[in-house]
Amino acid sequence: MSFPKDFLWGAASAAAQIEGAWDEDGKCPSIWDVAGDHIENGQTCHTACDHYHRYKEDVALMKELGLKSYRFSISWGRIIPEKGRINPKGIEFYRNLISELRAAGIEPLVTLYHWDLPLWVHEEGGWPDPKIIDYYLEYVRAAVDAFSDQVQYWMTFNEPSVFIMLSYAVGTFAPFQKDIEACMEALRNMLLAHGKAVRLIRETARTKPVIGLAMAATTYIPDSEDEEGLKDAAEKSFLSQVGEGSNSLYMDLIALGKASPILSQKLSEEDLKIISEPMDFVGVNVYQPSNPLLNKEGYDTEKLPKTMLDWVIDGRCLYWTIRQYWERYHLPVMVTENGMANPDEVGADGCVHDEIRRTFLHDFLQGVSRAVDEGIPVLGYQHWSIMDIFEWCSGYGPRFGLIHIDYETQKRTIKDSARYYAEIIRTNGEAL
Ligand code: GCO
Repeated sequence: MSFPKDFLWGAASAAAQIEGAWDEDGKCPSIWDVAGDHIENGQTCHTACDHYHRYKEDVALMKELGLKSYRFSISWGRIIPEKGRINPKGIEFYRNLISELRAAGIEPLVTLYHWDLPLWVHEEGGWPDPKIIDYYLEYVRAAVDAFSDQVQYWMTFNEPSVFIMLSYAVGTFAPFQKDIEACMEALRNMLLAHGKAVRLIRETARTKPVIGLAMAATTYIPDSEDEEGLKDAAEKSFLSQVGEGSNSLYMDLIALGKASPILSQKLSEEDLKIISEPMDFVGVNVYQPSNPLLNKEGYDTEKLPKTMLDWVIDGRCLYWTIRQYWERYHLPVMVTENGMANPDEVGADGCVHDEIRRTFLHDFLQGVSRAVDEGIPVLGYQHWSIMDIFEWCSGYGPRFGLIHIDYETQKRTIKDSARYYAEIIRTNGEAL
């Protein structure tokens, strides 16, 4: 087990899921702040973990766990709360957070877009309207100007396949639209915004940037590890109906400049060049394999443990994602999300005994270890999530955190799994 010395052991979050302070210090509402009845049990993200006010305490906990990195997102609407106006208070918050992280020896990994579209941009047409490309670039420019002296790692988007599909075609994520045409326009605009942002960051960052994005990776675990099995699995991961939607439709374009048939009509040669602006790494968000969807008979989910969201737990899928991404795209891989939801409670002894997450961490990190041992460049592992979060339309029920949040009192409790993870970090993987 030989993790590189500079391996980025970390954890992740997103602004709308933890910050709260939804209308404070000049921030404008996002599409998630006004999601209303779509959220379970009448909950909102307005206060969430109150991280906006408690970021110092939260960074101190990260330091206690020994994290080397922390992936978080910037709320666009804190930075640009209305067309053409930068909000100094929003900039100040993230500068403070970043300084706090740096002082704790924690590398900040910044996601520029994790789904909390400012309401004003939505009202101007949102992702389906091409005006958004300039609005997004204006925001990225402001963020890079303000933070690139202290930030090196940038991700343009979190899980584009998820927010484009669910927000504009399926209608289960804010802004809850069901319009295939609009969804295709949103997809095109997002891809162009990504490519242009990569170039903008590269050209304007004050510290040499390391640029990528975080993909919702769907992985098919090979039925057998012989040549045939490996080929079949890679195909299912990228080209099956499931794999195309989240993997190749985006990544083949972004990393290889290849448009799939549904997009080739919509994109010019010039567009393809813009979209495939070279990146430095690809982030993968990995939760469960796609085997149950693609091989119902051959993959027995009955025998496997499941999370409270009924997601199958099979640690092998992380190794296969890393390997399949590396073999197809030849970009260094960062695990940008991996974790599980569990109904964790603080016990009478004041602790959270989340044995299942400890096992989860062990099994999935074994996969990362195997990938590293085989020489695949893996930059780091960001556990999802640093603390319990607002899980979009599911509200606060599913607890993903390494740190438990009591939403009544905002008390933080480090879970047992986090102590185990801290030991893995301290020994650079030896404790696995
Ligand atoms: C995603 C998002 C996260 C979620 C997590 C659990 O991957 O959907 O990046 O915001 O909270 O994945 O569903």
